[in-house]
Amino acid sequence: MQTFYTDDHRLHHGRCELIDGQLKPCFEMPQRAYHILDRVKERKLGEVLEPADFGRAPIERIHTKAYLDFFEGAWARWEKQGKDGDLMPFTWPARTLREILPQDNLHAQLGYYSFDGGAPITAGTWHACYCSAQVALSGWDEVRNGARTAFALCRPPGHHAAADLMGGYCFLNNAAIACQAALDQGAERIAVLDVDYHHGNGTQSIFYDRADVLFCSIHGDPNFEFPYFLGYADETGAGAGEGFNLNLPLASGSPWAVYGAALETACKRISAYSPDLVVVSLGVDTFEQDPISQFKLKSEDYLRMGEHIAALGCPTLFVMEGGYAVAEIGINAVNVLEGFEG
Ligand code: Q9C
Ligand code: ZN
Repeated sequence: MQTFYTDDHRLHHGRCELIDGQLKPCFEMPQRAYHILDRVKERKLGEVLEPADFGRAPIERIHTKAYLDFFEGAWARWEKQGKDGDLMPFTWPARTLREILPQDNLHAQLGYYSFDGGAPITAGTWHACYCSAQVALSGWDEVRNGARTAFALCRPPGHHAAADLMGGYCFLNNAAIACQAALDQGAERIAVLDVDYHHGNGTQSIFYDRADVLFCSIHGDPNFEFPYFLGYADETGAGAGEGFNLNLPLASGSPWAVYGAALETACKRISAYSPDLVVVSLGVDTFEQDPISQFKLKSEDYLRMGEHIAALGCPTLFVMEGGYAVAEIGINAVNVLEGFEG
């Protein structure tokens, strides 16, 4: 299969995140994508291609124009204030406060457009995220042109980003942007299979009231895991989307035996939906050695994961999401793709 990739992701390089009361180097770092690319080449998965540029229009089909304008312009405003540290939010319109968008203040607007402090904006963040979305769109274009599958090596990841919210290392929802492009170009039903360790709250929220995208996610139970406030089993969709959202939260410490059973459940639901396209939000932070996660998958389990996905028999776009055991991220991600190819 072909891989879509651009080095421009390196322009997003946050310095630190707050974890356990300490500032630590960001887990979501450029080396993640370099390791995956190295493994794609080493295993001769297929050609590696630069993304095409489809412009801002397909991104605006998912994200609000106000959010995109804010995000695109935020760094220049910060720089104008003479600042050069990462731009990070620290006040949010939580209960008792008003959900208003203050007209001028950068930090107030940043709080309005984010749900956590885990998505720092640096000088190149907008450009890197724009390119990451183009990588996903290019992967879809490859499948649209008849390929059985493609790998969008996106970085930064996207599945926590909602229509007008950044958070959880995510700014633009690459998988959702690719889904909407596919729908706009003739697909009728798309299944998103989100195998990242964390619940894909952004993707769920974007498609929650719609029947044309079935969202299925297997993840650490939000009772104990980020993003805490979404991802429970009783979230089944709303309105026309009722029945088209499937959350399969799993306990801390879950091994492949448990994970594989949940994957079977998700795949059965997806088969019953008979989608034109499957978009896999491919996070490999389910790995036993992941530094911020609590599942126990082993490298060989990712081959099985790919085989299960292939058994759906649908055109499939893989969109890279999380995975923070940097040394093994390439092995695990490419194992899914090799398992898929059989
Ligand atoms: N800083 C993805 O895997 N972690 N995002 C919060 C305290 C947030 C993960 C821990 C994890 C976000 C794409
Ligand atoms: Zn994750």
